[in-house]
Amino acid sequence: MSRPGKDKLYISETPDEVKNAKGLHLITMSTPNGQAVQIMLEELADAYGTQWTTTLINIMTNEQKKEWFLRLDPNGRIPVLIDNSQDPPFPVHETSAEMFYLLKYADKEDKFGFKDELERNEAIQWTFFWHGSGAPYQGQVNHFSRAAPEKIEYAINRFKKETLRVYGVLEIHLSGKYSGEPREYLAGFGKGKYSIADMKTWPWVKGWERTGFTQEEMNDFPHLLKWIDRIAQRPAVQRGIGEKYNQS
Ligand SMILES: N[C@@H](CCC(=O)N[C@@H](CS)C(=O)NCC(=O)O)C(=O)O
Repeated sequence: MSRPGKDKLYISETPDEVKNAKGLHLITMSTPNGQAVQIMLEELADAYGTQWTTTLINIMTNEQKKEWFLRLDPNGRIPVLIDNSQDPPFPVHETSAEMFYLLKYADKEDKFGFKDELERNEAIQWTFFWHGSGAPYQGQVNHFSRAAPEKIEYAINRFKKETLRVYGVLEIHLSGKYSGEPREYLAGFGKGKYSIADMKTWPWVKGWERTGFTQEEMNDFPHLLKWIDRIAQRPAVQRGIGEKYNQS
């Protein structure tokens, strides 16, 4: 079975830096979704010297809806990861899928994943949990509070409430409320190990204030707040959300 060739993936409008990239190439904008993959690449750089190149696009200009982009990701959303070292090149869309791709091909020692199958499954559970049950709801809070042309209290309250509920799930897990053992990270036995699951979740949760939650609301989640601070200390995380990814 064949895959679409280079001539199908890349057209004349495709930026040269995308089609001529030597290996891994990330098309991103520094939103929470973009930052998840940016952070993972920066972590891989620290751990293994992984190299990649980056194209920054501005989603406000709808670059992601143009044909060159849709050929790589029919969903027309950032981030997109392309691996030009595959023949033909291999495009990956959906943050978590991109991160699992990197885990498989760039994290040979499972530094950000797990060798044990059950721990590996925990990482999948918590990555899926944020991908499916966190990001879409916090994203809707951001949309209805900031971008929507009219303020619809019902929508704002509904998605705020659900996001807070999901923060509460993370708090139960991190606090060890039912297991009796507090954790430092989302996946892995015992206190857990910093992994793909944390990298996926953190860029969103760290933005609680920007999303419009108050300190008083967040006081219900002390372990989650400590987890935010713990991860924020990592140099790769700081680079992954840093200036390098800002549009000039
Ligand atoms: N489920 C997707 C969501 C990606 C997504 O929503 N990206 C936003 C930016 S954070 C985007 O590209 N929005 C522009 C648009 O929808 O046109 C993922 O995890 O990669």
